[in-house]
Amino acid sequence: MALRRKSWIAVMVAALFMAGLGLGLSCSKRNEYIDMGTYYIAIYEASRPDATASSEGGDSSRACSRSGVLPWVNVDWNEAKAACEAAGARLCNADEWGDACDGVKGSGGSTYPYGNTYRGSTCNGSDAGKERAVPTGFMSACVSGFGAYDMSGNVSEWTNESSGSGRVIRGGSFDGASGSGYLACAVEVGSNPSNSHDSKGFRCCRDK
Ligand SMILES: [Ca+2]
Ligand SMILES: [Ca+2]
Repeated sequence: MALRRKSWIAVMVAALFMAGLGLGLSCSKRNEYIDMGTYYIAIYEASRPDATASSEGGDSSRACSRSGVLPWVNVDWNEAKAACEAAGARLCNADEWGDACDGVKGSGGSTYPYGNTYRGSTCNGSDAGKERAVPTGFMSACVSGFGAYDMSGNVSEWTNESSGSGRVIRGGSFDGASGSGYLACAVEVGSNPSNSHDSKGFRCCRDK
């Protein structure tokens, strides 16, 4: 009986440990960010702490940068900003986001994260035909020279940049117009900060 109780306790401890991992202990690790020299940028589009590959989750406590989970969408600019700040981070400015996508710090870089020639099936734009957000990093070739995933397509991403009375979103999304238009690293689209949509998410940066 004593042995049986011990093994039961061991199972419970293991289960609690696994639950802890699943609930976002990995959410605060530095290695989910890329060291860009003067700042960090998230490797992945932001996700909720309780997101899985099949559910966006519902925990709004902070933004995570994790692979293999659905990104956080239907989020307006203020909510995105708050979610990054709750994770000790912030939204990215234009140059930070652009360089992480184009693979070259400062001026210059590739047109798309994977190169200069548009490939409709590499990232999750409308030409990939998925018509929905896929888990972060699922499009494994959709990675920039710095190692950031889904900078082009999947969900578009709020940044900290102003655009008139709005804020800039970058990267295009799965439901954008067919072709390369919005999927290039340099393209900026202004949006009302109160807008939210199931194809619009965000990505966090962090000071060094
Ligand atoms: Ca650049
Ligand atoms: Ca994206």
